[in-house]
Amino acid sequence: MAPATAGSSAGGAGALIPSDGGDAHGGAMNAQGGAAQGGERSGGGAANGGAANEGGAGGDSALTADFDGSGCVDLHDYAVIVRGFDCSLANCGDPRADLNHDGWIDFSDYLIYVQQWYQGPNCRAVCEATDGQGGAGGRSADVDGSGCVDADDLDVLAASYGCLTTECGSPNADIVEDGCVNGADVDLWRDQFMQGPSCP
Ligand SMILES: [Ca+2]
Ligand SMILES: [Ca+2]
Ligand SMILES: [Ca+2]
Repeated sequence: MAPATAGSSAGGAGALIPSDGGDAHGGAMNAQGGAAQGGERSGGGAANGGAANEGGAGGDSALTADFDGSGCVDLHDYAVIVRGFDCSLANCGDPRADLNHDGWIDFSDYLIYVQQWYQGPNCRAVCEATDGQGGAGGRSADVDGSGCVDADDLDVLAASYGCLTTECGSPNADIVEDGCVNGADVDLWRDQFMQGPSCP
């Protein structure tokens, strides 16, 4: 299942892209869209849009976005992309995240990741909001208190993703405070990404 809608309480991680992912990348997107807005990044490669569609839409069973080999393409894997986003491998980033092998970690790789989202034998069921409120969204996504909402906070969400906070989830990760760590929390993390006094 693709994370089609940002508000899905059924576990879709929504539009996962960091909001500062670059002017060429902004806006909500979904797996079906495929309309990667062209790469405006200077010096970028040609691999936009089309390459991403080739990468995951086919029937290849290999979960190339399961970077950590956990058996599920989930937020742990997304955190790998986030850490090197919009970087060339020559400068930064984890080579595993360059899913289309063009030397950059960017939107094209993200699209491939999205197409594989939550596939794998070890993906666990995702909880739904327990109070039906959807939360006020007033809490900071700086769940580790570092002073910046960054990939480290996404790690906290990843560790609890899909869980009721009464079962396996961290209360800190439940940013929306609806008792469940799911796509709604990820959406808030995204909205606050790279905000905070300690952000570079
Ligand atoms: Ca994984
Ligand atoms: Ca790439
Ligand atoms: Ca933080």
